[in-house]
Amino acid sequence: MKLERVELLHVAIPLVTPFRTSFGTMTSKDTFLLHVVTDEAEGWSEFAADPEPLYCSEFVAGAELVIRDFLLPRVAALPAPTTAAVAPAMASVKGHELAKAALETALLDAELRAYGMSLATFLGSVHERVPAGVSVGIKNSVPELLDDVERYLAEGYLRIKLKIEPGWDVEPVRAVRERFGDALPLQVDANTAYTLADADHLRRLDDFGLLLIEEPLEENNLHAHARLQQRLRTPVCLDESIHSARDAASAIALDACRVVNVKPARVGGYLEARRIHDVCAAHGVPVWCGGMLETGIGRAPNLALAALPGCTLTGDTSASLRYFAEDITEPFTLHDGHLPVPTSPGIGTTPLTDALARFTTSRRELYA
Ligand code: OSB
Ligand code: MG
Repeated sequence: MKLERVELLHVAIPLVTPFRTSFGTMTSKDTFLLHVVTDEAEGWSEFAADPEPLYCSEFVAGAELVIRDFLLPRVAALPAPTTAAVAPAMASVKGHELAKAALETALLDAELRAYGMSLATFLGSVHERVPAGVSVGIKNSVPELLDDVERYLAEGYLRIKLKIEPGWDVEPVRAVRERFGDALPLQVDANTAYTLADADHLRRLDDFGLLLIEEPLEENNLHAHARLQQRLRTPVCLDESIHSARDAASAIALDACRVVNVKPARVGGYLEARRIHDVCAAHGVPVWCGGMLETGIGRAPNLALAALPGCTLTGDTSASLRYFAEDITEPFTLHDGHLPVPTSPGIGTTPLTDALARFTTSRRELYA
């Protein structure tokens, strides 16, 4: 496979409803797509983070610069930019997992298309469809939250995740439990909003039979998460703190988490995501596929990952309509609470020409 062209397209797609978390409010998905052209096939990927470094340290403008000046030159210098060679070529650049994931995934898409193989087949996925959960943002009032949850359940979503922060935790969880019952699969995500000093308060959540509490404490503080886990019955799940399979191994060894949210972008791509899945599966630690409000370009490959055998908990991969009135790809739609795992070669989707033209705000040639 020979690299011929790499193009970066800035896109801005309005969200159907603002998404509020403990770190900020998003009203639109502003990011970039990478489009690679090789002598054998083309590939697409999406940078998963936002214009501001609030969920993680990476952000759109920084990632563009890192890809252009540091990652792409290393990959372009390879005799053949096969997916397996990409991460080793970029390894001397520290961090920047989301930027690395974007470049690796576009090349993986192209390589798999050249072989006519789907990502699901490549990864070893075992399901044709995956159950869909939905991540529900922080609302202005409990009645507003209950209305939203009711609507998502009516649409068929099989698991609810509530975003929490200090001042919006026990009461909304109690209200959802009272209204929808104990059988509803329910979990919460704090996005690092608490400290260990809040342990007694967080322990009140133990009364509600939650599947897990996601990233309650600060990013990368495995020690504090382990201390918290000792005081909670609710399983701790890590998101922001897991950047690699080695992190997952450390977190499991320390009992800093009993569940792992794997986001391929956050861990440098699908190859590392698969390794995390394998480490967790070997330890009997359930894994589920998280999301970053991706367009169809990011969602399609996540569905392949979510169909691995160790992904035993329902993920955040919701239908296109949960995010966008109009997606940049053919929309993913919910059937009986499930989304289909793409079966065509590569990530299994491409941008729709018209939608892409309308949502693209600028394009740059990074390599030609
Ligand atoms: O912490 O899981 C998170 C969205 C953006 C950034 C971080 C997170 C989220 C979500 C929504 O919870 C996941 C999705 O529906 O894509
Ligand atoms: Mg999270």
